[in-house]
Amino acid sequence: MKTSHAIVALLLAALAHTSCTAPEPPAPYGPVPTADQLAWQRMEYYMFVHFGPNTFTDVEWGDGKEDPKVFNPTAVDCRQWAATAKAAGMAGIVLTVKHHDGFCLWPSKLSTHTVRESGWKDGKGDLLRELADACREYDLKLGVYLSPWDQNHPSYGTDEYNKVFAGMLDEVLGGYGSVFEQWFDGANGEGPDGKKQIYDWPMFHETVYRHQPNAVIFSDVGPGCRWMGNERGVAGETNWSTLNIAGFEPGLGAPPSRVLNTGEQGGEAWVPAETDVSIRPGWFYSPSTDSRVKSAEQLMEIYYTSVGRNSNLLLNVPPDRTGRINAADSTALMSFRQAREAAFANNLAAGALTLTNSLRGREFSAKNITDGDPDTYWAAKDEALSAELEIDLGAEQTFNRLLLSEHIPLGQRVSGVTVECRKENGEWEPVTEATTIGYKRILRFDEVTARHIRISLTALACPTLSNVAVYRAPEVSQM
Ligand code: FUL
Repeated sequence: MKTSHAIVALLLAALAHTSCTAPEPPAPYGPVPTADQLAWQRMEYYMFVHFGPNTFTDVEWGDGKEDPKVFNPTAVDCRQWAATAKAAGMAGIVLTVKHHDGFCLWPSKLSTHTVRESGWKDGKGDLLRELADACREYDLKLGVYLSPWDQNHPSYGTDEYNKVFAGMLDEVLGGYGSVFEQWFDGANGEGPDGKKQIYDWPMFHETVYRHQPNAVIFSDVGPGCRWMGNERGVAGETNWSTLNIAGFEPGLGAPPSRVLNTGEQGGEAWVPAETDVSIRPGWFYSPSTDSRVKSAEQLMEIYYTSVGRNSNLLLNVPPDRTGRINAADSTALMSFRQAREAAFANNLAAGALTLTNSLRGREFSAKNITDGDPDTYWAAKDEALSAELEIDLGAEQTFNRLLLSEHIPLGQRVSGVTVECRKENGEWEPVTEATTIGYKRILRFDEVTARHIRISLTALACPTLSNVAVYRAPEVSQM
């Protein structure tokens, strides 16, 4: 073979080699979400429902000595709850099937303090059944809250109670279809006669997974998702989905709430945050709070400090004494939905041109961040612990929100973000900065007008981004 032919052949071989060997995706960094945690995270926003004797006695914590007959809603309508949740844009409903007073919203065989002993439907009702049916009809996921702390059950404070509680889990999780989330409340005071209970968490978890292998278990320390540390709706500005959980327990044995608020960089387990907050001042309905339902503006603020900070939002909407969601609450929910839709109606970066200083390869190119597909992503080269991306909006645009998402199946990696815009003279001007991103981060800043945006990242391992979106959100008060 002539030398020139040999060179051409070599070049062709090299070309064939480079175009055939697709670059590998980055190795996962630290703990990563399970498929169930990922599906849960993508639900983002769902309803909490506190309902029970407290609805009728106007207290937040009943002591379990209430006459079960006080529970007597006149017109329970779980289909109305489901229709409201659906219209509000929620993905599911989590019901308090047993709160700290021990009253069971299903006719448990293991208690004498249930809907069966109540005045509702002459003791023949099953609220969990009605809600499970309504959720199925409205294509919503069902979750259940069962308080381990029980001030009514006579066996509370003995080993026997752990078996009773596991038996209650059997009834609830084995008899009503699929459950996406099991909510374990960490609150633990004294049961009857000042008794304390040592909970058998391994048995409770085993029972949940036996019936519902895909459920995400909520508690202060997961294992599926964690309490975010306050009930005001404010997740940490820095919010890692990773946490050290070994040696901790829900309730008194939990890490401090400031740790739960931010998660822990380098934490050993993937335990993402869930923000639980009530649309009213209390968790249960009270006529005294009818005029104190949170406004769309307040709910938007909570949305930004929960979903906008890498947390799911579990918004409590307590039915009133008729057993329906009150008009004050549903009106606020619909205005909140409108405000969200107005804020995120028009992604100015959809399909925008992108540039990066860290090209891993075609499959991981920067255009994946503006293609609207949550499963495609840009990834930097392995050695890059910092990288830049530029977005060209095609023309000058005015905006005040930037939404960022990491490709979390490979772990949470970004620890710092700086956002700049290019001025007319070509210089870059700072707009805002942040620490963590995670599944979703929404940055808010005063309106800026620009065509080019630069995002600089620092990370614990080569960063990934699956989505960048840019919006001009109107002031909610002016809508
Ligand atoms: C707390 C409980 O004590 C409240 O009553 C409410 O259920 C809230 C969601 O969790 O720990």
